[in-house]
Amino acid sequence: MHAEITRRTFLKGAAATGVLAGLGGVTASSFATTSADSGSKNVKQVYNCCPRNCYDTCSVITTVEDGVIKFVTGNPENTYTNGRLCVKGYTYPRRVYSPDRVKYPMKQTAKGSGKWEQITWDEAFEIIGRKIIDIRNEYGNTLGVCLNKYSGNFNVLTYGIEGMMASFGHTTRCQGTPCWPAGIDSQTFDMGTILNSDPESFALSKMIIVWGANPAWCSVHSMHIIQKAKENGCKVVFIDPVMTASASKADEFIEIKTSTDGALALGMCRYILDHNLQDDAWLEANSIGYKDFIDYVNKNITVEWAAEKTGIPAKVIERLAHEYATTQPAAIWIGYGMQRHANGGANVRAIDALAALCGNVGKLGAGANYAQLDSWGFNYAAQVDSPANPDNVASDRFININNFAADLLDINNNTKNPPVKLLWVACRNPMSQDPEAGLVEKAYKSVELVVTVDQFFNKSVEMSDIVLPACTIFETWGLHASYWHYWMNGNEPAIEQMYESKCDVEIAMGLSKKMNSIQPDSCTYISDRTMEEWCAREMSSAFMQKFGFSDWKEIFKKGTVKVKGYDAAWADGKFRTPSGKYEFYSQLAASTGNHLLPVYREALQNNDPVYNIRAMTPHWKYGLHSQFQNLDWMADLHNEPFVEMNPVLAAQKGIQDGDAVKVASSIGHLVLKARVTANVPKDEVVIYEAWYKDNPFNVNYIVKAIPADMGVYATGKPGVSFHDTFVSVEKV
Ligand SMILES: Nc1nc2c(c(=O)[nH]1)N[C@H]1C(S)=C(S)[C@@H](COP(=O)(O)OP(=O)(O)OC[C@H]3O[C@@H](n4cnc5c(=O)[nH]c(N)nc54)[C@H](O)[C@@H]3O)O[C@H]1N2
Ligand SMILES: Nc1nc2c(c(=O)[nH]1)N[C@H]1C(S)=C(S)[C@@H](COP(=O)(O)OP(=O)(O)OC[C@H]3O[C@@H](n4cnc5c(=O)[nH]c(N)nc54)[C@H](O)[C@@H]3O)O[C@H]1N2
Ligand SMILES: [Mo]
Repeated sequence: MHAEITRRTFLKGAAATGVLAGLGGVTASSFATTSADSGSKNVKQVYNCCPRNCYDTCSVITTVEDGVIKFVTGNPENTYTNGRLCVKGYTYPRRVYSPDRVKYPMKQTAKGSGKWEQITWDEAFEIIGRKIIDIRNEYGNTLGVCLNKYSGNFNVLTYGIEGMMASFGHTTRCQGTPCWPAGIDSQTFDMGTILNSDPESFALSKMIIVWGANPAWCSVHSMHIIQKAKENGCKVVFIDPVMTASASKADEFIEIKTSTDGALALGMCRYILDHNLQDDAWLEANSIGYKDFIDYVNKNITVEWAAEKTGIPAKVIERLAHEYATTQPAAIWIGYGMQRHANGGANVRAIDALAALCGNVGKLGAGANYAQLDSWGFNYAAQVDSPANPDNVASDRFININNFAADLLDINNNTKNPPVKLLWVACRNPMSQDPEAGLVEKAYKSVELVVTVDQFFNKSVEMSDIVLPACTIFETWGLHASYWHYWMNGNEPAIEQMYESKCDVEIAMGLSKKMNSIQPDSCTYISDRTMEEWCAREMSSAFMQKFGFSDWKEIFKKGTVKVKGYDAAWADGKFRTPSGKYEFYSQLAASTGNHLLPVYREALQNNDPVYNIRAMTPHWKYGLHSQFQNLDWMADLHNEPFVEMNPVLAAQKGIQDGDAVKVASSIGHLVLKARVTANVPKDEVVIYEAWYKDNPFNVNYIVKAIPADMGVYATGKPGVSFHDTFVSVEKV
């Protein structure tokens, strides 16, 4: 399939030279090629990168014919992407050419009115720039400008927005992350930071436990590695309340009661201690506090107790513990899904402790693998290169990204000075992705000017005053790292920018220019760098050296490079904790109000007589949050949200497959089609979060903003318990 792909530039006739020349800057990086059937067409292939918030962060090869993207595929040079994309990735050409794209800057007469009017970039910058300057003149600072930005595009250059904000003054910032903070704190307390082994080394494992992750949907390329391990004789176990598509490929699926994973891990520890299967030598050499932990387990935990809590038979817990402690090497993959609970952080610490008790950390094919940020050594130039603009306050004002609406309303309703008068939303769809969507709508309405930079007219854009068109990755430059594997991908333009779209850093530069023309020195953000210059500024020599190259252009020539040395995380035994050891006993944890030890914390108790069925709202296979499922190509595959429920629950409620069902929580309700399946627990329902075009469905109308137990230490704010919402279910 990739026979035509070549590292060298294959020029057939003069036209191809034109294509290459047209790219400007580091043109040699595009490897042009023509094939027999392309006649006189200009065909070239370009390296792009899927920039979504996904484990896989795939290196993409884009085939462009006469300036039009024909198809995309995975880069075979990247052994994680492995020459393939996921179902979402393959729809990129449609995303680029979708008629639904935001094409021009537009202004809406009233939020939610749908009455949009096209304006020029100059007009848009004028309205926004004047508003910012007015706010600054009134208050002496720009805290009245709020930024909500997260994960729609993880290109490091999008940090230009943060940089531009600092360049006109202090602002109100959303702090924290909805993804993974509870687990980050856990691993920071235990090991000093998050650091997983190169997932490609799982192929060498003899046992893999995937604990609360669903890679068949959420990290498709990891399934290939798991399959490889299986072929090498590895036993694969999935632990999840739901029999997921991933679990269906396992050697063993263990159905656990939701939010009780800590009890299972600790029950396994008790069995291991009873049978003297712990790794005493490793514990003595590499950890502190293990005697206290062992004491805690022996005094408080039994396998029977764990069986009672988790709903897993004691015999199964014992067998799993025995296999885990006696199989070398054994890897655990701790998913983000399982930490979206009020006790999620405590559960991750218990699993970490299980791995450490068996000395299963720092060895090839082993580990308690959660995530990593070690390969993200960019300069963050787009954010920090411009000088900050001083004003009459000392710092930004931080609100919780996971409680955004309530925090913003708290400021604006209580006339806390200064109110938020301008909200800038980029790479973010709070109306769809935040819990308590009803409240988010109120928060939007409390702001005088909401500006959203996006590609589609989604729910957040609908509630904005101005929308600015963001280009896709195929129309700009980018640098991308993963929080899971160790590849870095370069992204260069495959086509010209469509319509009037721009990328975020270009928008930052444009606004800066405009502000300074209205009022000199009102914004210090650099406004005259080319995209190539921004890319060059992102990588220091030391950083490039880690990846084995020395000139910034190399990453665009190769498309993808990997940093070496992470096959087995923590192999050097140098944990980044205060003691330098694995800390069963963590003063840092205690300093944040958590227990010193990885003890069991009870799941959120629900005693509500009406809303007493747990609703989980995990991630969807045909969408990445609010992206992709809205495309017509995807709608052809699937186009209707649904609620999954077990036949037992369905029978209790008199519901049959296909019935319309009302799912209500204390804050809102949804009407959905029932999908009756034994794959979900008997006493829970599962609804996947996604944005469908022309459909009012939004699962977050019923999801409550309940904080997780951890996240504050490493990310500033706690995580959010997306799976701790309780609902009632009835046939309509
Ligand atoms: N109920 C429930 N809710 C959840 C979750 C859950 O499990 N259950 N999961 C949570 C998690 S883990 C996450 S990470 C969040 C994700 O929340 P978000 O980060 O808001 O997620 P996305 O929908 O991926 O992206 C937001 C927007 O970015 C836009 N975008 C794409 N590219 C660009 C660009 O180049 N520039 C700009 N300016 N915009 C761009 C997209 O079109 C999209 O509208 O959702 C959370 N919400
Ligand atoms: N297709 C697709 N891929 C994605 C995303 C997407 O939206 N769609 N989102 C991306 C992002 S931002 C993220 S954060 C990751 C998330 O990646 P994952 O962590 O794999 O995904 P989730 O859907 O959040 O949850 C995974 C599993 O956790 C299970 N789970 C929930 N509660 C518990 C529990 O208490 N115990 C156990 N053992 N399991 C539990 C759920 O049933 C689910 O099967 O995926 C990324 N990849
Ligand atoms: Mo996420």
